[in-house]
Amino acid sequence: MTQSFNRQLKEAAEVSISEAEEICFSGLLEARGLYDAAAQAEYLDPLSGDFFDPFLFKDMLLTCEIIAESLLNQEKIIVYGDYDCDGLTATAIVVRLLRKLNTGADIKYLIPDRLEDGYGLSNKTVNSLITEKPDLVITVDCGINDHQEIERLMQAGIKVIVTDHHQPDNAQVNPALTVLNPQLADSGYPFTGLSGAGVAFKLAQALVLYLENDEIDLSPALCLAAVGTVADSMPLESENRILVALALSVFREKASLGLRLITEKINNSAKLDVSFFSFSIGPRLNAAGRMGNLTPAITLLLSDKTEEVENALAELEELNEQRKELEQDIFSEAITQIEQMPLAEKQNIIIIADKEWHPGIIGIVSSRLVERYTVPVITFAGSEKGLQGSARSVGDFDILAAIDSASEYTVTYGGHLQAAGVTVKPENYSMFRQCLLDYASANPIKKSDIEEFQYQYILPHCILTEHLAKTLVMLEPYGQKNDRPSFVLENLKIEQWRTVGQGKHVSLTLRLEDDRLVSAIAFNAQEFSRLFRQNDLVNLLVYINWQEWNNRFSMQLQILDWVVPASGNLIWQDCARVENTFQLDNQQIDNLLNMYGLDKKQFEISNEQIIAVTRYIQQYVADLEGGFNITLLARAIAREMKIFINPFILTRILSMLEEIEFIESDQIDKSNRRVIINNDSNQRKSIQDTETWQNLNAQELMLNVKR
Ligand SMILES: [Mn+2]
Repeated sequence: MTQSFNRQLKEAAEVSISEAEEICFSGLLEARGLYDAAAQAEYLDPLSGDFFDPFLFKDMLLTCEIIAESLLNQEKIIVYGDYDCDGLTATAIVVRLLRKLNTGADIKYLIPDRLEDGYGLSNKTVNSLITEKPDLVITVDCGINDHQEIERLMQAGIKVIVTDHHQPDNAQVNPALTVLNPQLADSGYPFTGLSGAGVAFKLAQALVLYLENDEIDLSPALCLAAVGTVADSMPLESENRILVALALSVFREKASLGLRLITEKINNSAKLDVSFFSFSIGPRLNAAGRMGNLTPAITLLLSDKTEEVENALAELEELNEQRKELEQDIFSEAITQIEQMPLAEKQNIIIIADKEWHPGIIGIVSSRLVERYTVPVITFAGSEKGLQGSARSVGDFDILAAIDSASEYTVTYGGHLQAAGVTVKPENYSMFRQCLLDYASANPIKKSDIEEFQYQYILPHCILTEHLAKTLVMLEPYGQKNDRPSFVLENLKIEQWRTVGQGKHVSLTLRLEDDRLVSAIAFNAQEFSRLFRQNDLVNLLVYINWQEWNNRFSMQLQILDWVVPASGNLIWQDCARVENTFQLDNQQIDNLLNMYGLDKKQFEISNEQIIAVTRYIQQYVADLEGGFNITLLARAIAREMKIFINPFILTRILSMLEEIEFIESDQIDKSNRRVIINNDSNQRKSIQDTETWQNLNAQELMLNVKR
């Protein structure tokens, strides 16, 4: 599909640049499921789009009647929310609106404690609700499957309204008076992708209409809903796209005081985009729940008093710092555990545990480990109920089905294909783990889902123009189901480069085939100077940025990945595939030679090569700690040490150096590794005692290697 598209694009570019650009852009739209002109036009102008009528929810009218009556009678209302960013913003939307309506009703909220109560209604939180004696409880972002708890509240004479967006367990009807959930088969609502805050926003829209109140500005609610939508990773399509685009356009002026202050503090100059919600606001609000202190988060969202909000913000900042520290500690400990595991216990799925780890942090740690190792990960921490785990998947691997296969060893579990939570008793942990390792080795992930580089649009150089960069801006806001497009550019020549940001990043000038120059930035590219020289040709995976600087716009490539253009044989072109074949064939070389018609000499390893790699590592170890691409490193060593070497040979030598404990090394992803020199080890084996040497020697691949 992509291949034929790339061919079409290349052919069009030879005839007409503007036509090729059009093909490229409509290809991006079609990849988003937008085929006809009307749908495309609507998509490209989300600010002019319309929200769906909130009364399409079949329970909305009755919900408004119940709430309006409760307000009129000055009853006590408790909004029951959730501790994550979506739940907190949903709570704030409803509480703020009901308080604004200012009818003298008593508006309170209750949010369960992440660590003590867990998600949703529970026996304990129902008890506290009953003690509070409210007349009405409105749940937000939870409640859809808490039938027994809702039953208890109703029996205590409390009216209950459920607003939620989680998947209903359809076996039973929720006993609440009304239920607003777009996921219900008969909800009446045309769009299922709303977040909890999104549903709360629809309720706010409806209530204002129902009460015929035209004084209340819903912009602050809109901004809260946008933050919840993005933080909860909801698809940025249909109504969510309109909601987020609108919120971004008014955020600095119209968001609630806390959100405005947080924005001023963190981002006062750059254009606001979705990543600000997901990487700046989201983690700060979530830190409160994770660290078990929700007060500053909810104060930030509810209060309109500057001093209160400023204090809350400072406290959140502090909690977020603590969260980061804890996360870093757990993350490094996790890596140490993983590095000590035999390959069989980490090549298809990684399952790690430490009862000292903080249960509020393990979800983020799992996500980071998935990013690093590209296999599904379950991280367990200690909790009152036993070992509490947080699972994250990758590709098409169904993590819930995997846990299902070991359900006999679990206490509770739930979630979906990509992410799940699970609790096991400590005495069952090793059985659970073995069961999942077996499941994962029987159902390995399809690596092709992860190796995206090969499946991107290859952009002909002539259509890389400022016009294209400007056009791409129309696809924003980017997010779930609306990924930022990345492109492959082949055979760019490195014209000039310099390091920026205290040597951490590299700013480059690249020459296109038609001799035009284009600027590019590579973040965290310390290894650059070792791997590239001026005039080198590179293939890049890039974002095309259209960015503002001092009121001037310009195009800049943001480099996501690089490789050397395919040259020589398969060992260079596709070392991941060669490695895979070698691994799958129990490290036998014969198949590789037959299948790919390669010469055995290409795989022979000499003493000189081992010495060259060792010297290179000693000299440039600082560059290698941050990670490197194996192909690029092989080329750099060949150039620097003036020796024949390729990625296959380099990989084998690294294995041997690791086995004699000269280095420690780990795989970051399919083609990137990290290496550090092992300073602790004093009793080193000789190279010839390593498994790798013996295996290769048995296949007559080791040339004259001396002790
Ligand atoms: Mn949610």
